[in-house]
Amino acid sequence: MKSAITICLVPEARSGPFVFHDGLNDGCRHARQFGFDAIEVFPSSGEAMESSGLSALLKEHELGLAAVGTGAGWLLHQWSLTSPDSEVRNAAIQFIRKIIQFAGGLGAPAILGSMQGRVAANQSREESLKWLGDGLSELSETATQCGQVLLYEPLNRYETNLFNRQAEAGDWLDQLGLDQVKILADLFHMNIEEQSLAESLRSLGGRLGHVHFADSNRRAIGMGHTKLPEIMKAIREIRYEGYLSAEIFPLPDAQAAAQQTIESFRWAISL
Ligand code: LER
Ligand code: MN
Repeated sequence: MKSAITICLVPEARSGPFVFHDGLNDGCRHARQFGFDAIEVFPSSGEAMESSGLSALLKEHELGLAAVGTGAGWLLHQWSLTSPDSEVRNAAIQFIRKIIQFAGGLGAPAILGSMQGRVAANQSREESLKWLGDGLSELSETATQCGQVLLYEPLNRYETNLFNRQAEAGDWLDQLGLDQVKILADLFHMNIEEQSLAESLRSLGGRLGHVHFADSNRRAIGMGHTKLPEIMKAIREIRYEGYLSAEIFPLPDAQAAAQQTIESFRWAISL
């Protein structure tokens, strides 16, 4: 397993659950200093990343790119894959596709989190799921062309009403035969929704593609009441080898959150 830490490049997401907010240079330097294997980036768009010099920074700091988030498409434009407006759904697809292609060029997958949207008022769940499935199917083809999977993240009930639990999302992807879509399990969302974090991770098996390594209060693991040993046991049983990536609040400050995370990560992989 590998460690990763988040860098947010979107000023409008300054209060969001990301550790570093002062640009790629600063974020990469700190990630390396604290001993992380990789970074996870939250950019304003795929286009904005093209001239970012990220590839050279990763080389300079000997870091990997764990994943790239797409949530700015929702935050800045309110685009989603389940909007009742087909033009908005198309804009969402184009936005996500660009990020998949950028991330794929650097060997990383893209994340579909808030851009999944929700079942809108006066809209049937069936139709919303059809739009979500169509979007995932189209975008996972792009991901496959880039040699990547696409990460789909169930969110807690305050952020979506599509899928809140891991197993339900995994079963639905199985039914649709979307094998190139892997699940991103965010331990913070899971703490709100799951009966057992360990059991729900176990139920995902090979469908687990990425982990957001966050404690119950969305602080660094070790600063809340999540029980890491049983989670690590489950993750090992399903032979997960991917990233544990800290998508957390920079509390009490970014340095302390990063330090606590890397210590927790080292403990986690020793369990
Ligand atoms: C995205 O990874 C996520 O977890 C969402 O809660 C974003 O708000
Ligand atoms: Mn997350």
